[in-house]
Amino acid sequence: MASETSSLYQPLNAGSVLAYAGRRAELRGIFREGEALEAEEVGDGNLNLVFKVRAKADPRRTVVLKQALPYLRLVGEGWPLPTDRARIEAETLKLQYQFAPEHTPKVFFYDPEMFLTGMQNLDRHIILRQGLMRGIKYPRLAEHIGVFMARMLGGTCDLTLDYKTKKEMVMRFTNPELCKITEDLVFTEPYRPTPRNGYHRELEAQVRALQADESLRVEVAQMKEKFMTHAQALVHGDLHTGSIMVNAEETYAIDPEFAFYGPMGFDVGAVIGNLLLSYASHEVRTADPARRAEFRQYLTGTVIELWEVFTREFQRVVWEKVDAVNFPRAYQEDYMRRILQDAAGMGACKMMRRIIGLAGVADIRGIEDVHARSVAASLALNMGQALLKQRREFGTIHELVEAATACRPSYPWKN
Ligand code: SR1
Ligand code: MG
Repeated sequence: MASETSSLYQPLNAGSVLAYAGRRAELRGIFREGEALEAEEVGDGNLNLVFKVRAKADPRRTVVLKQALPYLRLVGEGWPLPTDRARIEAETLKLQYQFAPEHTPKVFFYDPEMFLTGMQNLDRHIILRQGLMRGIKYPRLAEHIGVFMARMLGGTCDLTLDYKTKKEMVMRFTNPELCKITEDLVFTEPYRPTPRNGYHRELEAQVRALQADESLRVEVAQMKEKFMTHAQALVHGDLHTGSIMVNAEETYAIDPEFAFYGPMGFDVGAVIGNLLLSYASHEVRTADPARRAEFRQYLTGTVIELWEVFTREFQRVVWEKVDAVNFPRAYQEDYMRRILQDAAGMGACKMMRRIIGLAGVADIRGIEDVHARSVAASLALNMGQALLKQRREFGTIHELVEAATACRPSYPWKN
């Protein structure tokens, strides 16, 4: 796969980004011509350069400039990546802004030569994963993310778009190389021995047992097939808790560079799976049993509420607008049940990949004590397996939560 960059493309750094930002006419509403700016590179993700640029005279006047590198930052130049993902991200953000402006950073411009997007800096917010690791509760999270997903997914599917627009959208948002990363890292590599997997030695016995379970691999293959073939809606494609920024009042979804036409359950499952990873991590992150139970209550309550909000908003933006002759009530209920079951299965795969695969998450891999980390990781693996295997039984979100919370760690593993 070639990574096509233009002759004008050059990766910026904390110095060169200042002149670049100063030149952009689209930022004139924020920065005055010729004024002194300062910048830092803050990208902590796996793929891109991210700069925060501020006016020296008034740091409240600030933007984020996000630039795609032609290779995977996590691994280096040996893993080339198409820079077209920056266009997909910018176009997705613009669409998401139309559907849910209160939950989407505003895009000021997209530069197709530099594969760079200038957007609103969410300076008063933190990454949700970091907040959850510290045990902070976000009371509006479920409402906001439920609404965001329902509007975005409901607004880009066949139920609401005319037949031609939908097909044009599928072409515009075809994102093969980033989908391949997901196919490999979420649905393939964790379930077989491969050098790219990244779990620690203490988990070896449990991971080997999981990989030896052929019935599990059948379920994973079904999820992978659905991911690859079910062009249901424009999904964010990477909606984990590191792609959500929060404070007590506001919630924003960021980083939709993995966006493509895929199954709605992939996004819903990403949020649920990552909240459940946090649940597993607090097995050891919160030592006091009463505080642990209280925070877990918040996490499972958030899972339940976000699904309820999602279905309520989906009712408003989709089902109230469709023709009831062709889409009778029973069909609508079955459609929602299928999203729930897809969310359980795909969220489960996303949980297991974060334990076994190449790109882990700080909730679990950031636990310093290796035995404590193994306990949390073991629990997360068991939750993932339970959700994946039991998903067809789930008719309500409560059943999904019950199946997850019934799990216990099996570390230390006994053969
Ligand atoms: C190799 S890229 C690893 C992961 O980072 C992104 O956030 C996606 O989750 C991807 O799978
Ligand atoms: Mg990302």
